[in-house]
Amino acid sequence: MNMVQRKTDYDRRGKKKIALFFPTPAYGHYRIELGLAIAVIAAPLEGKYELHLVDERVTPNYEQEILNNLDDTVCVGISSITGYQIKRGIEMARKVRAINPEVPIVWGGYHPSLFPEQCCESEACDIVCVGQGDVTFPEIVGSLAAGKAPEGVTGSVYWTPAGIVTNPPRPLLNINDDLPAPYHLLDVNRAIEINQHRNHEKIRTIEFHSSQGCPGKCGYCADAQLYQRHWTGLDAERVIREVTQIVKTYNLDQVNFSDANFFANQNRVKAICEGFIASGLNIRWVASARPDTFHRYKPEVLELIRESGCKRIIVGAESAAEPVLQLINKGATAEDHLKSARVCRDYGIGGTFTFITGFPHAPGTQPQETTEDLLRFIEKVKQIHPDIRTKIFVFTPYPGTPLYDLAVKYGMPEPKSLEEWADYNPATLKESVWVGPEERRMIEKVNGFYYPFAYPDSNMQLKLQNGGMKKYAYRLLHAMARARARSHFYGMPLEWMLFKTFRKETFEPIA
Ligand code: B12
Ligand code: SF4
Repeated sequence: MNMVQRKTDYDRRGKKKIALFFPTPAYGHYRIELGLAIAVIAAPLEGKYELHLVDERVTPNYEQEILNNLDDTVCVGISSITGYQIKRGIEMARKVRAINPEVPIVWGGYHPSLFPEQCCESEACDIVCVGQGDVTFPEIVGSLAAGKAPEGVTGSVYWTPAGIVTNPPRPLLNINDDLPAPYHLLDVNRAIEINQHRNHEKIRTIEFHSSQGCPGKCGYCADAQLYQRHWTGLDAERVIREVTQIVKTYNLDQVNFSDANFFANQNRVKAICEGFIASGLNIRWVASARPDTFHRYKPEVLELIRESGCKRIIVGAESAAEPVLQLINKGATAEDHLKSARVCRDYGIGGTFTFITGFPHAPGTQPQETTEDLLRFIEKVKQIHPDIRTKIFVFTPYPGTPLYDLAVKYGMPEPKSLEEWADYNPATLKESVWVGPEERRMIEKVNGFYYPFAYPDSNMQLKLQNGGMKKYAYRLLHAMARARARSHFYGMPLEWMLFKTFRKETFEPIA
C-alpha cells in the first residue's frame, strides 16, 4: 500500500483540456516512428475536449505545450514502453506535479500494462490503463469528468489514499472496430522532415499498423503480454483504403507496416498486394515476417509482394544455433533463415535480418552461441543475398517473458519500482553478465561499419557508384571491410577508428 501524501483530485467536473505526452523512447538518434498510441486514445475525445498531443521528439517547445496547459485539465496521459521512455515520463510527471498537483496522471503502454500496481505506487502515476486504451481511456476521462475516480472502469488500476484499486481486465477489442488511425492529430509532416534531415534521404516514410498480436511464442517477446498471442488483421480493403489515404495526404514514398507479424495471413497479404497494384498506388513498403513463414509463401504471392512495391522484409532470425533457437522457442531453424534469404534474392526483395547475442546461460557455463559463431552464420546469409542488412542486438530481458524469468533465476537483479525501471534499457545494461565489453565492441564494429561496407546493400551500392569524389573512399573502405569479414580477422581495426573519427564530417550516417 502506498502511504505517499498526494494531492490528486479525481473530481474534474467542468474541465476542458487533456494533455498527452509521448516521451522519447530511446537514447540516441533512432528514426522517429510516429507516436500513434496517444493519437489512437485521443481520437474518440476529439471535438469534446481541447486536446494537446505532445511528442517529445517532434513537438516544438514540447515541455511548455504540456506545462502551459494544466489550468483547466481533466488529466495528463503518458505513454511508455520499458526503459528510457519511463525516465522521460517521470521527469515530465514531476514537472506537472510541481505546477498543478491536483491533475490526475494516467499512464499507459506496454510497461505500465505489465506493472500497473507498481506504477500506481510511484508518485508519478495515479491511474494505469492496462492494455489497449481505445475504449478504456475515454471511459477513464468520462469518470473523471463525472467527478470520480475510475471506479469499475475495466482495464484500469488506480491509486487512492486507502490503497490501490484493480478493476477487472478489459477483453481484447476487435481491430476492425477501431477508428481509422488518426494521423491528423499528430505532426506527421514534421516527423517526416526530421527523419529526412537526419538520414539525408528524400524518401517520405511513415508507419501504418495493419494488424495486432502474433501467434508466436518467442521467449523474449513482449507482444503476448498485451495481445495474448491472438493475431487479428484489418480487412485488406480497409488497409488499401487507409494506406491510399495517407499516401495522398502526406505525399508518401514509403509505408512501414509496424505490425508484429504482417505476414501472418497469406490471403490477406495477397489481397493487399493486388489492391496496391490495381490502385496504381506506386509506393514502397516494408514489413516484418517470421523466418519460418515467408519462404513458405506461394510463388505467385511472392511475385505480387515484389510487384506491389515491397522493398524489404524484416526478419527476426535471432540465432543460428539449434539449442539457442530452442531455448528462445523461436519455432524456426537456421535453415529457415537461409531459405528466407534465398527467397528474398530470387524475388528481388531486400531484407533486414536481426540477431540477438547474449541470451542467459547458467552461472559457470559457456554460452551456446558466441558472437563469433553468429558472425560466421551472417557471412553465409550475406553471400546468398548482399541486400540483406543485418543487425546484432545484445539481449535485454523484457519483463513478462519467459527469458526475463530465466535471467532473474540466473542472477539478474530485478527493478522494483517505476523509478528503477527508468534506467533499464539496452544502453544502460552495459554490465550485462552475458556479453562482455570485448564482444560489445565487436558488435558495434560489425553493425556500424564492417558489414554495411563489406556487403553493400542497395543504398551503399549507390554510394559506391555515384558518390562523387567520396566514392573512391567508399570503395577503399569496401575492399578493406570485405577482406576483414571474409577472413574473420578484426584485430588492429585502424580503418574502423578512422571511420568513427571522420564519419560525421565525411560520410553519410549508416541508417
Ligand atoms: C513502434 C515501436 C517502437 C518505436 C517507438 C516505441 C513506442 N513507444 O511506441 C521505436 C523504434 C523507438 C521502438 C524501439 C524499441 N522497441 Co519497440 N516497438 C514498436 C512497435 C513495433 C509498435 C508500437 C506501436 O506504435 N503500436 C501502435 C499503438 C497504437 O499501440 P500501442 O503502442 O500498444 O498503444 C496502445 C496501448 O498500449 C495503450 N497505450 C499506449 N500508450 C498509452 C498511453 C496512455 C495514457 C493510455 C491511457 C494508453 C496507452 O493504448 C494504445 C491503443 O490501444 C511494438 C510492437 C507492436 N507491434 O506493438 C514494439 C515494442 C513496443 N518495442 C519493444 C522493444 C523491446 C523495443 C526496443 C527495446 C527494441 C531494442 N532492442 O532496441 C527499443 C527501445 C529502446 C529503449 N527503450 O531504449 C517491445 C516493448 C516491450 C516492453 N516491455 O516495453 C515491443 C512490444 C516489441 C515486442 N514485441 O517485444 N519501438
Ligand atoms: S514472431 Fe516476432 S512478434 Fe511473434 S512472438 Fe516471435 S518475436 Fe514476438
